[in-house]
Amino acid sequence: MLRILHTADIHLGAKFSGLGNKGASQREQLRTTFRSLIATAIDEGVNIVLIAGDLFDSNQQPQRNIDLVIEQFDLLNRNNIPVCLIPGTHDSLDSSSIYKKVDFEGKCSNLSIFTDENISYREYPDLDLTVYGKPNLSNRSYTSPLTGLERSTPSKFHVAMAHGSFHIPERIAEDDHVFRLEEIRSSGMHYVALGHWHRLYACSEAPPAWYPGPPEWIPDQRERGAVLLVSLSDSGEVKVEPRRIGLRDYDEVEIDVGEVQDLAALKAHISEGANQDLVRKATLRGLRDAELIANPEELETELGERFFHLGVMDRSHPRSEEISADEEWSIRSRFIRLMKEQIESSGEGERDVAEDALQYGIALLDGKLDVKDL
Ligand SMILES: [Mn+2]
Repeated sequence: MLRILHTADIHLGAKFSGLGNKGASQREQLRTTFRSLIATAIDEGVNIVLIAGDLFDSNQQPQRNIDLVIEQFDLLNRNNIPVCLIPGTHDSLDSSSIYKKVDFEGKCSNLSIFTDENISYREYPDLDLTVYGKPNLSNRSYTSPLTGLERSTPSKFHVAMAHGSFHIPERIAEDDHVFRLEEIRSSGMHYVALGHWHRLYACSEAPPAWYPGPPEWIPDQRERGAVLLVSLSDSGEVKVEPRRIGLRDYDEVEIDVGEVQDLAALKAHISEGANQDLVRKATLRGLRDAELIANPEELETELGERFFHLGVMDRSHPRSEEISADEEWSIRSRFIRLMKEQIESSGEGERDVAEDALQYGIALLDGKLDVKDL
């Protein structure tokens, strides 16, 4: 039996500039969660730790983050746990790479950083394991990180690391280090440890290939990540257990202001389920009555104390009070006339829909609303 802790996208040093005075606190939390990730590896008695890219948020890091990584890898070393790491898209192996400036391997004898341009491998005879991987050389590439991957040793266990995008037609950019399901299936690996997507996601069952997501919340992350405890049995059976170790959570709420009675009700909607470790993005949509005046900044200030961070976005549109079709030949006036006819001729249930359609149509024609807001 072989046990692996697989993580990626830790993004040490991430800026959190959108968090205001909470930014420093979340930067510190990334360091704390990195420590608990290492503690989890030791407590669980895993045989190896795999970091599938983006350990760092950028190649420019304060000395304290470099010291932290060396200190924590050394802690693994004292517990006889090796670490494998590939440079990702944020800490890519370019000319200014942190992995060229700092001799991590020289300082941590249990660490292997994959720096060969093509797929290379490290053998761990004690574990009967071979680990494969290659670095991302830049932020963008048309080359699959799995190109050339095949079993290269007689080990019992074969595990690969890759940092890139799983191919989903029309959903991903072609230069985003894309790899395909066929490549995973034909790789001969027992497990593929992925990084790059900021969410927990399994893109293959045989062999299992997982994204763990960031262990701690980072900007632009919309779903909570985890670390993965991967067990490979002697018969080749693989079990993947996600373990949540991060502190901060994130969610999004959408509120249709057309269905909110007053400002107090709006505030109650935004605050529902609030807690001090939650980052929430609240979006206001729909048609707002004239008497409902909601200022996003004031809402953020007033309700923000109930959250770790609250962002309010107003995509609602004021319901027009007076609509006149006076400019005889304009598209706007023709639209208003046609919609008014439709409103008059529509039945009970359709009337509300037609009235909203009139309002949205005017807002679009007046350039006060974007199609994507609908
Ligand atoms: Mn990342």
